[in-house]
Amino acid sequence: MIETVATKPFDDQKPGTSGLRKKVAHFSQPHYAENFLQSIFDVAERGPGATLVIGGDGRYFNRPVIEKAIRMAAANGFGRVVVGQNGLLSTPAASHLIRQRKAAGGIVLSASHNPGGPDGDFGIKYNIGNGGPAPEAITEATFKRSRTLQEYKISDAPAPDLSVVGETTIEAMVVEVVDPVADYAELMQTLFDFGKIRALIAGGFTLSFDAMHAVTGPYAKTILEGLLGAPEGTVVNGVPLEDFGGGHPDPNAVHAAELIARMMGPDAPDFGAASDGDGDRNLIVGRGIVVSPSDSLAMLAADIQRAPGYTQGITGIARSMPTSQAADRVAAKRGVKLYETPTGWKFFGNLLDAGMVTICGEESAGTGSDHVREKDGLWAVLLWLNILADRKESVKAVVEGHWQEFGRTYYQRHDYEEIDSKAAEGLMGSLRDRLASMSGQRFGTLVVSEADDFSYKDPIDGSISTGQGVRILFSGGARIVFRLSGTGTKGATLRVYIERFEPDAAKHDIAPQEALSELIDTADVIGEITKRTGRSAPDVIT
Ligand code: VG1
Ligand code: CO
Repeated sequence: MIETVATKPFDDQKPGTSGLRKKVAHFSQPHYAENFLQSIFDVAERGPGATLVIGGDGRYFNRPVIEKAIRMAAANGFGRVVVGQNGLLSTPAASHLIRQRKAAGGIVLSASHNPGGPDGDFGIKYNIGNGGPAPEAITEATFKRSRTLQEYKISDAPAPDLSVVGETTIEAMVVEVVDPVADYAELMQTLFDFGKIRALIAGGFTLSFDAMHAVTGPYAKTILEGLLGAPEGTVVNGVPLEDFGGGHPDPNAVHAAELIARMMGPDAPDFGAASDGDGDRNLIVGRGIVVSPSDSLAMLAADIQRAPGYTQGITGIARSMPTSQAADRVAAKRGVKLYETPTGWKFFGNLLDAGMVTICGEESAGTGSDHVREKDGLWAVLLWLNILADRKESVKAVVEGHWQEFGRTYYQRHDYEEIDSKAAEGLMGSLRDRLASMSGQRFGTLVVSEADDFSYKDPIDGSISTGQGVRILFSGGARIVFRLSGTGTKGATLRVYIERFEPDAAKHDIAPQEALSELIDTADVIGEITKRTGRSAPDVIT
């Protein structure tokens, strides 16, 4: 029976950079998750012909919410729900399933790289029929709906057993539980030369993949250890746990320190990689060298035609604004267009749908292509392996070769986490107030050539997004960007992005901290970071 449950609206269900993220305790308030789901369903395409894909990263609280989402989808008139076995689907696998099944959309339960467990974070994200994150018009409509919602619909029948692959029904809706890995693994085999990568590994090339006890464990085991023949143990932390083993599933130098230490040690394998909570991020590490994510985007774009799925080359590249301009130099050399978008994968969807870009990326360890509409961690790993197998070179040689050809873009992101929200707003407000007078100002040897608050007009639908980050550009091409995170759940996180270009190959082996030292000092002067936040150093440098 379908029940209509009376509820009261919440005023804080505004999706951020990637869905709605809150502490588990916040999400477990009575009706909180139901209200948000109903708001999505009220905005979404639905009806007896509509399919909805549901899955999550396996974190704490996934299961009760997935069960509710299934019962609510049945009550809201969907014809079919496709759900990963045990509720698991990586974000890119969910994107692929939505596209493959021509679903109306999908619900991804994840707070991505944020920690999990009863004291951790939880999140819900809605993806549309192209497989990508809902664009701003839809997230805004969802938020608007959530503020007036008075009731939600739910079936009183229990959700089916999600551990069993197969079909059942609830109300008039079919629930299809699928193997979360199979279709994704098949897609990867259409894009990459598995034979060549298998031969590379059989020839003694060694690798280590850290799944961080998050969703990529089963994917990496099937693909790397199964299909590609890497020895058992190649995938570490490969069992998804509800609290990610107490870790922070963010593949960066701080949270993937174990992998990086292994890659810098005397017995380092040839290739190391890690992914995040929901499997859409990637960290690439060679023996003795960490590949900066912005560099990785440029390197993959430069060599992607070596993979069978991309032999025709690229139509264009898109990167988020704070991502380094390394990819711009590849686009220029290849004679294709480079699109600069606001932070968050939702801004790439239209460009990908229109065929204007083939590859996209973000400095936050996100890379992906037109094969799905999300960033894709294992895809990036496989593309790297395909390139290495084809070039028969080490990661280090590929990176250094790229710098030689295109120049090196020194880059760092400094995160100040859980700072006081008022202080953070004050810092950004002050920067915005000073923008008009910034041009021409001198800081040491640096002269400001331009300063603005980034806004973006989508070239396809004309929608405009403003206030996307303060950019300070210096003559010579160096850049400092300030913006506040839209994925945190406590206080505010200030992100400061710093870069400069170095064309001279004789100056390509400086430590980034040193190469950027004047800009780092200048960021504090211009941003008044220490003064306004009380912090003398960032919490995380990536
Ligand atoms: C961060 C990253 C952004 C990424 C987003 C979602 O957003 O900077 O590049 O798209 O997380 O990634 P923010 O607003 O905190 O800077 V994930 O893997 O958390 O879905
Ligand atoms: Co993620």
